[in-house]
Amino acid sequence: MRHLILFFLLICPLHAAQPLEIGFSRLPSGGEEINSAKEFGASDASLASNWESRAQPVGNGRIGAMVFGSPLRERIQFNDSSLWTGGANPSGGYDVKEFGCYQNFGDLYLEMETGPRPVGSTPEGFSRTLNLADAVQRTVWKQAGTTFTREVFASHPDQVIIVRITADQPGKVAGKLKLTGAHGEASTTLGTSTAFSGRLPNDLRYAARVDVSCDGGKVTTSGDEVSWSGNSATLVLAAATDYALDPVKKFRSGVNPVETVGKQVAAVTDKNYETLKAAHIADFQSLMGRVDLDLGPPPVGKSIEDRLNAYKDGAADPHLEALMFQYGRYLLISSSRGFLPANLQGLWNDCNKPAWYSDYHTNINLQMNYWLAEPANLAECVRPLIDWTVAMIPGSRTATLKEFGEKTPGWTMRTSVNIFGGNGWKWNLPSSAWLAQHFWDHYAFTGDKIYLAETAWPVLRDVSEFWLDHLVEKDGKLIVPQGWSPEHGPREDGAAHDQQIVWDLFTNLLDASKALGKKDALVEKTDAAREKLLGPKIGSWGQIMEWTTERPELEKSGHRHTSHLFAVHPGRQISLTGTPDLAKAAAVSLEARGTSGDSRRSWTWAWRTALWARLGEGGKAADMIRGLLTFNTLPNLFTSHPPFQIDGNLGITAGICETLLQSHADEISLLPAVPPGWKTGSVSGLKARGNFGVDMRWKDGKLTAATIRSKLGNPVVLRIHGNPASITIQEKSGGSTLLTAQDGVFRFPTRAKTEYQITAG
Ligand code: FUC
Repeated sequence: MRHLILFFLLICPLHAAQPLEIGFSRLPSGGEEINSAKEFGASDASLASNWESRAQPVGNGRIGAMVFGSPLRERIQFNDSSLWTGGANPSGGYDVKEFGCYQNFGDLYLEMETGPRPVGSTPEGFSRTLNLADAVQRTVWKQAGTTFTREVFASHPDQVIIVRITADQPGKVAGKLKLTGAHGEASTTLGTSTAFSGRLPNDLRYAARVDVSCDGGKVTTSGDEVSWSGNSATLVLAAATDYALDPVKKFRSGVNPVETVGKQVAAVTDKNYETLKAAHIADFQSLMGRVDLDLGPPPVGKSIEDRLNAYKDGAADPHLEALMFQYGRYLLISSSRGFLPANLQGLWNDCNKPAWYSDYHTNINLQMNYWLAEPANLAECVRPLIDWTVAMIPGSRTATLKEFGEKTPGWTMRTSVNIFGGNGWKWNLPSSAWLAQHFWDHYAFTGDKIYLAETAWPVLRDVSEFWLDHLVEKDGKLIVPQGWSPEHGPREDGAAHDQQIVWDLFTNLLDASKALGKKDALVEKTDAAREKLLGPKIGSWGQIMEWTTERPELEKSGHRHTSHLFAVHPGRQISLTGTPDLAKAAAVSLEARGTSGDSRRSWTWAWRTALWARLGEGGKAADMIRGLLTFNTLPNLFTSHPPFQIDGNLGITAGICETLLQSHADEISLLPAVPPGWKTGSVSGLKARGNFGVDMRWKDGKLTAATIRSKLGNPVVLRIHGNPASITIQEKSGGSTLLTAQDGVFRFPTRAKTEYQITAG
């Protein structure tokens, strides 16, 4: 019988993919008007409010667009993640002029000439859909007997945004476009293209250009408009700046962006649409297709807006939660590839003074953006964070020396950082140690020793040097002086948040030294210092103390930050298995924060999902997922602080990963905190530290089968929720072994590049 089951598991994939579409069947409220170009009469207010809540994002990791999806008058607002004002910001202030601000780039407005317009009503057969599986946004509608389709995608291989309009009858595709810059630039038309360029006050140059081609017809220009009429039209939008992520070059590439966009457009003119689209889809799916989460099918025939409203009223919709999980992966792939990291809004921004300048916030938001990358199998997407951090070091070190004295070793950062090494707002002392965690984790998940030695090791050492110098001894303990529990309470000695992050940094440095077989005076000093660090303390009402002094009125105030629980997640100083008493106290603290008022923010729910999952509370983790979708999610599934902030989107994917799989406590834990509503499900392609790939299938919350792919041949310590007494391990093209255990923990060696099928019970 056992062999029969194993045979079945081997031939059947662990999952059946569910649709991954965010679809609308009605026009965004306001109808046609909201999508019109300003010169076609739309009001600014309706354009802005619909941008964050109704439009749909596409992106290639450098450039991106928000597609409104109105059939006849379309607005495609676009960005390049390097279009920033500001600079080195020596004052450390936080103002638009010196620190700078992420900028809108411009808009592409389209007007279709497709016969009589349905005034104010939804056209027949209308749908606008963002497909997360192939990263194509599609608007479809029917008019006077003809069905029109418009597709938009942002190609990573070709570095341009493509718009394609087709009809199911010949000669029906006619329309015109206008390209407008967000800084008042006028576009110039030439041949079949229109373009603008400019220079920001900090001398950053930029350029955008659209080229139009039309099958079976012609393209003409008149004034600043380009028109087409024929069987189908293809629009190629290119946008670039002369920014370089390189302090040595003073953050300028030296290449004129007018030439850059000219080359980008020229490189695709000989390729037909199907070729461009196939290259885009193959590239995108090579990342997106790695993970599948199946929690059941979507309700039949309901638009996303209807589903979200029903969910907010209490309806169960596990497919919507799985969609949210995959949306985080979609958004990270689309905003963090080969260039700058995802900022507060990923890379989507429609104004020149966005909230918090859409910068890089180092006291939760930036780090949260990357929590999903390793466990959700997108390790490549972390590189922009690593590269940005390294490029910010010289500027941050200058700021550090100015603040802490010329003899200070290492570096740290203020709370806000731009793309030119400029630091702004208040000092956030443990910021560099927190970022260093991502340097370590990239190794912990991938096992890439060359990366560890060349990239992570110098950063871990530099930041540890800062902390060895900065800690002070008080009553025989090492403490962080004048620290902070962001952004809560006073600045004072020994705040739990700082202590925990420094412990994490030192532990990561020590683990790296073991992995590399390197031991020297710094490693020994770090080892000794870690022993002396003031550790987490349990307070009078059973909580983790946020400060060395109890302040129940603040600890129970519902404040959004859960900084004193860093040690539970994303840290590893407190765990259910290693420090059960502290874990219990962490649950008391977390419960005390509540879920109302300031606790309702884009990112608060995501952090708390991960925290409850690490504390083994699947039901509470489920409440956090529900809270995010109920209180801080917009109709297009963007999360809102308010306003739109991407940390909730990216963070919830990480939180969901923690409910399914954990690997922070020197073991791989399967299904540690599955939400009770996800009775039956499967997931494939998750990653665990030690470079293991993990697939699982469960029923009634209990594991029925799993696959572990060992990339490096590390040994496995496996904990399975529900404590099964035995498991069978079948090595692919090898023998099978029956393991028994008292406590649900199973240990077995693995061979590199080998797959193991596990059946429980
Ligand atoms: C931190 C948080 C805020 C907000 C801002 C961008 O300062 O405390 O809630 O997310 O970053």
